[in-house]
Amino acid sequence: MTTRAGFVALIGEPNAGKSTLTNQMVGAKVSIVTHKVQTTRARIRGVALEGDSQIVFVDTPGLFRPRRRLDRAMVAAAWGGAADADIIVMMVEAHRGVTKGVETILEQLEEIGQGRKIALAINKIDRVKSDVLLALTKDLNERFDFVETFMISAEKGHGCPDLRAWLAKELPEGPWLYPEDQIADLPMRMIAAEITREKLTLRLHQELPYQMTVETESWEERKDGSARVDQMIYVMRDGHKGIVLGNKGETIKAVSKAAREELEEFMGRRIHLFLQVKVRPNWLEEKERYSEMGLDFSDGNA
Ligand SMILES: Nc1nc2c(ncn2[C@@H]2O[C@H](COP(=O)(O)OP(=O)(O)OP(=O)(O)O)[C@@H](O)[C@H]2O)c(=O)[nH]1
Ligand SMILES: [Mg+2]
Repeated sequence: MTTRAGFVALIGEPNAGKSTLTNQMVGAKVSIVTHKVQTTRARIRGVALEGDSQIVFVDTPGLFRPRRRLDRAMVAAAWGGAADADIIVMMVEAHRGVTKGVETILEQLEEIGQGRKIALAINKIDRVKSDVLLALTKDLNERFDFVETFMISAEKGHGCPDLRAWLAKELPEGPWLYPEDQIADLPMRMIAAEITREKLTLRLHQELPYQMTVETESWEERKDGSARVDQMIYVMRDGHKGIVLGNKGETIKAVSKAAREELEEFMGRRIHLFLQVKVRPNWLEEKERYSEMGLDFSDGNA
């Protein structure tokens, strides 16, 4: 039997649906999703099998014009993911069309994508009429030489089997890269921190999600098969700590409950989750915070 395997990087503007597509393809939630932009901060790999092919999806942070060190490190991680991939899938939101951001990505893709197969996935087709879709397909293909165009709804799954089948046959021949039953390759403590960050992001408003980070500080196995997980939430100001805790600790309690339930479902066992909040005005400039996120601190150098 000839097997195939390789990396497929999903790139696009923040909110394009890269993480949703990763999860849809893998058939499990390996990457967090919110309605807010800049949710994903590092490269997250999710593994899917299709016939004799193992497709390793590389979910990347959205591409945007970076301002802070963290932004620059995220964008560098995204382009790094694209540069290392066998195939790049550029995702564009159907209802937003060709934005300034999309134009910028296409320009950079001309250089970084050299010698690589680059496909287009127009996502969120559930939000537009077919004439809009056809015009957008034509427009994008005039701007860039995509090898193939797919019209999909990452959320509802429309068009996803076609995309997966195409990717499976385009990947190079070679042995599989992960054991057959592996679906993600982030360490459990990072997955756990991401789940908590998702629940926090969903409940916090305005700038706060962009000014906090979550780390798993310890993971202790217990004799009864459960685990005790301690996490730290770093925020930048006293006022932020109050917001994260909420009135009488309501917010953090709700976050903790939601995160624990998801983690328990993911792991199939009981988890005791303990969250703490620490004010750290300068965490965005601390090297250790970046390695904990799976990012390269020096990528953020201006
Ligand atoms: N209507 C619709 N919404 C979608 C679809 N795919 C994703 N979404 C929504 O779009 C939002 C962003 O999805 P994500 O998967 O987090 O987007 P992303 O590209 O990973 O975003 P960043 O990590 O911030 O770069 C979420 O609210 C999703 O539910 C789709 O096919 N249709
Ligand atoms: Mg994402």
